Amino acid sequence: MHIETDVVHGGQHPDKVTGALSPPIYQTSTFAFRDADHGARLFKDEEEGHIYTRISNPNIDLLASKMALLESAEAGSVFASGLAAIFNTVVSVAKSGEHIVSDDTIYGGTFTLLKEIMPTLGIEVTFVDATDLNKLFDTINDRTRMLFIETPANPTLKIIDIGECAKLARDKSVSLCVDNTFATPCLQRPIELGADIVLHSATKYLSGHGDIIGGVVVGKKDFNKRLWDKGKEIGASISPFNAWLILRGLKTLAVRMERHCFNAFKIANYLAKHKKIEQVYYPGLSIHRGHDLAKRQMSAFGGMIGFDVKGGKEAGKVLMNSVELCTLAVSLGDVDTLIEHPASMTHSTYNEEELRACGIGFGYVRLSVGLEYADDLIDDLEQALAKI
Ligand code: LCS
Repeated sequence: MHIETDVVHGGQHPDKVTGALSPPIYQTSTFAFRDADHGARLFKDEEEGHIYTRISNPNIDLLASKMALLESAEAGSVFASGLAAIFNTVVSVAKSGEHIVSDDTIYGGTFTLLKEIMPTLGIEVTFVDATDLNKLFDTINDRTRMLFIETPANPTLKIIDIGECAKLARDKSVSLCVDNTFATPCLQRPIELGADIVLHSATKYLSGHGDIIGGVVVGKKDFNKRLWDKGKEIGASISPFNAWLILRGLKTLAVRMERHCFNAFKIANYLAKHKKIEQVYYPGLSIHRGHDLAKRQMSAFGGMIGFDVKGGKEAGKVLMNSVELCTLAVSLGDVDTLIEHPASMTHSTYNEEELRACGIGFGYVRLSVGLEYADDLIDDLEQALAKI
């Protein structure tokens, strides 16, 4: 089936007991055993069934298998947040004394997790520009277990060649993990391009309505078993209701992504011609460095735009304080259009040198284009830009 059909029907069937088309919410912490032997068999993995929601739950399992299907993976696990998904992934592939390599341009929270927290567990992390394949090759050593990339990257919209990274990772016997949050499986399926692990902040496009925090990881069955054997003990489980909300969001993912892409393309073109804008970063524009690669590995260019305002940080501040329809807030992939300043907000965990190294300027503004009417958003940006 095509992904537009899979997001609606994939893995889902009417409820066996009641016929309910929408899955019932299993809002329970525990599950009753038929008798003492039944409980003991479940604990020994001799029989399938649910014990306790931190370990498994029907809503969470359905979401995990649906995400595996959408990403062309064998299996998946769901977590309480995107960062919990990333933490559990790293500690499932690497242990103390081992090493991972990450692209240098990633969400600021992920950057802190890798730079500050992982070394306290003895896991060393090296950051490198993964578009430079020679440098990437030289950074991987005998202790390296994983290469981690985001593409398109938060917040610069840098595009990294997933196929080339996958080849390199295979040659060096390390896993390639792609954070596919910005693209979603509707626009890009990294496993089909050779990646081993794909993860998401489900807080964003997957749920789509800005009302939950969640994370998803998919990959091979044996990796997924190792991942969840740890995850359930670490206690990173999502609530059944939040899993249900992500499942509900997924039903409209394909149509939402179409509109996000349509609006973003129109707004990026408007901004690119505006005299108060220095430069626009949108993979759908032919001037974007990663445009040709994005055309090859994505089916459309997504809903995220970055731009440098002429006049730097102060001009950007006037713009952000003047918008009326767009909301000044972090997060992304929401129905509402959100505007923010990465250097002082989502990426304030980067120091000045690190910001410079990955090209996040002080005048750089990030726009997560929502589902409003594009011209209404353009009118709002126009009146705000007029105040600079
Ligand atoms: N991966 C990416 C690409 C993200 O953008 C984020 C959060 C995460 C992982 C972490 O997911 P969470 O734990 O928040 O569910 N990005 C955010 C952002 O750009 N603004 O606010 C959060």
